Amino acid sequence: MMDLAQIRGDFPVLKRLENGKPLIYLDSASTSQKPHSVILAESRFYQEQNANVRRGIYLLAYEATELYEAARRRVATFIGARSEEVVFTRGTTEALNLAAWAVGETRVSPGDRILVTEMEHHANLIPWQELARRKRAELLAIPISEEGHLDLAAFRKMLTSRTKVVAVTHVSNVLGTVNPISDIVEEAHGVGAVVVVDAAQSAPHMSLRVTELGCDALAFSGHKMLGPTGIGVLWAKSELLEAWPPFLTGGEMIREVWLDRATWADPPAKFEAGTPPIAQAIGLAAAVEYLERIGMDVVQTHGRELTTLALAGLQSRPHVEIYGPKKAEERGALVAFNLRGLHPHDVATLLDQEGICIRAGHHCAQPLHRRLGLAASCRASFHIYNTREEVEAFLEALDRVWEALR
Ligand code: 7TS
Repeated sequence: MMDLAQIRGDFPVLKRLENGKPLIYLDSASTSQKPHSVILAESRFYQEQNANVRRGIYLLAYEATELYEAARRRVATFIGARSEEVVFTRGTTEALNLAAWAVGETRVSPGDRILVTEMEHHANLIPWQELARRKRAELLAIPISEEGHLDLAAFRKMLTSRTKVVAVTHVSNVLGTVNPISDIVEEAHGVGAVVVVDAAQSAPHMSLRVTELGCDALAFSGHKMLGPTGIGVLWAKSELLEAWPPFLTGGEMIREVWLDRATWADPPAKFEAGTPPIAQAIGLAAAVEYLERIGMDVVQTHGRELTTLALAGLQSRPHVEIYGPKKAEERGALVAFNLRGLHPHDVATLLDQEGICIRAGHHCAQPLHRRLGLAASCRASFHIYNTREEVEAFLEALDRVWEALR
């Protein structure tokens, strides 16, 4: 059993009052709050060890490098990977840009096929659009069903010997859908395509084992999983990292440099040009430690309980339209919805006046909203520090919004 009061006590921002009422933060899918241990790990690094990594001869720099590499090992263990396969990036967006660039340079020729899905966040769509444009390849989106599941029969029909890559989100940031990655991988590998997974919404909430998923590359952000902003991860299989050309070039990613050419360092350094986000990596390691202490199974169960409660509450209100799977077991810890005839921004603004933070907009998934026939939606999302009482307060506040605006 987890002690929710104790957990909440670990998150300083939750002590904030909005108009005398406690803050209710239901936007963790945008960015999660940070526990004290993460904030402390970052500031302690600046106070006690700050030096650049991989270059200093002195003890301070050695310690900084050790902490940075220990962070990499910790993150690798968290996803069941080897640390030389973990590249630190600024976040999911940069990681996916790197993957799309490198896949393009090594595998995609004119006329080849790139598959994405209708539910991708722009971060896992636009890099592939740009790749398709650059290489004159064909970009196709796997369609979704009315309930927000991927149409796997349609996916199978899209696979040909020219399909070189399938880029898919693990958990949709709008529908909440958990996609069957290992099934997708099996089919994709059948035609020799690589699979790149956007784990931005799954890494914060469930135990990830890259070997079980079977994918070839996977990206996530620190800031959605209790860690700092400015740090993310691209995991990829060693043989890919060996074959891929560097994405950014400059210091620290080289082996030897002449005026007219250079050779590359081994991965992951090959993909970490310049001074990396050192304090942020150390903060991310503290976030991983925090999540592991609670246990990812407990984190997932808690998210599911709150999602079940929110889904039931929203479903019982006839003026609420919900997007995505009806069952919490088929979802990540979030629910997107609309109140009939009301603009999501108005709903979110009135909730904000009660100190309740939800997201309203297209959530960086415009093609998905267009597919759903919507301009925008509201989204409530949860993490380990949210309570049942907060979900109930949100549902009651939503009734007041409906009475005020209907
Ligand atoms: N992929 C998914 C599925 C996401 O949800 C997000 C961020 C990203 C990629 C990009 O992550 P970043 O850390 O590089 O920005 N999603 C959201 C969201 O749903 N609301 O705000 C950010």
